[in-house]
Amino acid sequence: MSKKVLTLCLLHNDTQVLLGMKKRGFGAGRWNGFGGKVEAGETIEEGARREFLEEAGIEVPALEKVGLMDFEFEGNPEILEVHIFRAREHVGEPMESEEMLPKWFSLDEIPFSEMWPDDPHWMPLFFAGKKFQGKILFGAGDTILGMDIGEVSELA
Ligand code: 8OG
Repeated sequence: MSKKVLTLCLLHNDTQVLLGMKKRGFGAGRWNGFGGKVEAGETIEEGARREFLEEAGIEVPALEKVGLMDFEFEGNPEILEVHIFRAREHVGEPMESEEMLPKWFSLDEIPFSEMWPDDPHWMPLFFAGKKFQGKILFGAGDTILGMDIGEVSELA
């Protein structure tokens, strides 16, 4: 088993969240937060900020780390360790990039049917202001075979 460290950042206010339609690569065709691989020489949080700027053209100066999820795909020895951040402030206007088309969604109209199938299981914790940690096992067609997600007081 090896681990790949990724970031995912959701920018929101009291009524809306900024999501991006992933235009290519892993997760294409789904709405998601912004993020990606952490590069050598940067901290995980720096990676999260860099990806937000690259994918949506905006700066997110203050990030709060709120979640840690491990995603395993049956038959694949690489586990994706995704560090999830909350941003409530941004500088600049969201812009389409090669990878993402950003759009604001009302918090009561999050398009879960066009998102990763695990998202409805942890996003409610996220938007309730909780910290959470968990694991998901995906099978063929990204169906969920196993899941263990819970609120934590401190992230590991
Ligand atoms: O660099 P790349 O675009 O491949 O990074 C993948 C992005 O997708 C990264 O931000 C982490 C995120 N991601 C997963 N799995 C899941 C998931 O199950 N749900 C959500 N919401 N995001 C995910 O890699």
